[in-house]
Amino acid sequence: MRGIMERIRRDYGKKLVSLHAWNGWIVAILALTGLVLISGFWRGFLGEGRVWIKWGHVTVGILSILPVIYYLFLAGKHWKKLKKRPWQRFNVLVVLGLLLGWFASGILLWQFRMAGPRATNMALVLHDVLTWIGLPYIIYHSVTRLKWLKAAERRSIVKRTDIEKKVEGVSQPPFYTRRAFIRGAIGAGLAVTLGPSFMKWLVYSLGSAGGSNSIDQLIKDNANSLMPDPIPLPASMPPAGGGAQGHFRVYTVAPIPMFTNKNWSFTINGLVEKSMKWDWEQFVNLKRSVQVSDFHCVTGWSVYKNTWEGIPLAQLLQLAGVKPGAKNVKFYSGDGVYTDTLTLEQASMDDVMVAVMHDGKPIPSDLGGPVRLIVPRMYAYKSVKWLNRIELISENHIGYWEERGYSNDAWV
Ligand SMILES: Nc1nc2c(c(=O)[nH]1)N[C@H]1C(S)=C(S)[C@@H](COP(=O)(O)O)O[C@H]1N2
Ligand SMILES: [Mo]
Repeated sequence: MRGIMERIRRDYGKKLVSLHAWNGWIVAILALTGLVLISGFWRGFLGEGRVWIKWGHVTVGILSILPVIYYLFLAGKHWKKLKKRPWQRFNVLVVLGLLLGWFASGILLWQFRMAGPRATNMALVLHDVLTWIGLPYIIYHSVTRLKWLKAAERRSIVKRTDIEKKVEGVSQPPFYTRRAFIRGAIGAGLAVTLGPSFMKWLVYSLGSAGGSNSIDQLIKDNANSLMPDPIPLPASMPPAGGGAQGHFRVYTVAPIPMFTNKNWSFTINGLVEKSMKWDWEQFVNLKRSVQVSDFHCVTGWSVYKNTWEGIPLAQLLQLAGVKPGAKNVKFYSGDGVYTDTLTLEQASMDDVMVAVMHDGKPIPSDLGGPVRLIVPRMYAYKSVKWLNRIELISENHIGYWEERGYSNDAWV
């Protein structure tokens, strides 16, 4: 009888230990893939790989609920056992909270279409905050845990009874040094990957909490030097939308291009009656209009009430005259890498805009200036930055991210 009880207890301990190990690996994988996904550096570097990593992250994230559920079966017993260890109880609650929070917000981010932008925005904030609080905590936990694992081992060697020794086998392999090494390596890896992103996030959130708008900074850092500045229409200055709400995350898959009057031009060609090419001075003289619209990225963030000023795409197409054989409109970025496409029908929506100004100011280079496309009713991967060429084509074209796994259907 005693033997059976002992065995159950021992198995229960073993279960907890292996559960802990599984959980550790899952969190490590999610942390590394997650950090790669939010880091701008990897964005251009990985291309299609990024979409695979996203799928890996989502899949492992969904599976991460399994050890939690399994733990809940053991939780009653574990909880009682931790009666005199409030710190460990606290730790259990923190880890469960983190895992459930990450899981719930992750599901929303994954199902962004069903969730809609507002819920997805909140999920992203929660996912981020949990990450920047949770990861340092978990790293700290695994480092300190090492010490008391060793201490516990020493204790159990002292306390172990003869029977237990017989059942368990006497010799314990000295694997803690290897484990320590692996843990240390993971910890160091995370710290190196984490540090810069964490600081960036901190500065960014402190900045926005302090009321200073990060767009102001982007405008200050504008690397373009095109003269003259476009003169905003009255609806743009002050911005009809009252000023954008939210923050753009600066995304690029290639080095951010810089433009001057000398190296910038805008072209429409392909299946058009009249190919056109403008230099900057001509381009700022084209008739512009103003729209207020929301901007949604599939990764979960949005910027609301942007006041964009620019030339409606339909107006440009009319100037060039679309030939009957044309079916699609292909957009080229001045970064030389990024392209995307709309059908002629989509391109004729009245709010598709070749934008020159945002909230009454020239679009800074980081946000795709001097000229970017805006397709408010679709996810922002359609909104090609540094737009400098439009081509009318008869065949299909697959855009940069669509080629790498994003949906052709970009409707918000
Ligand atoms: N040339 C270019 N255009 C681009 C991208 C890019 O990487 N390169 N990213 C797209 C995506 S996925 C989004 S969400 C928006 C981001 O715009 P922002 O960097 O101004 O926030 O630009 C879109 N247009
Ligand atoms: Mo995006």
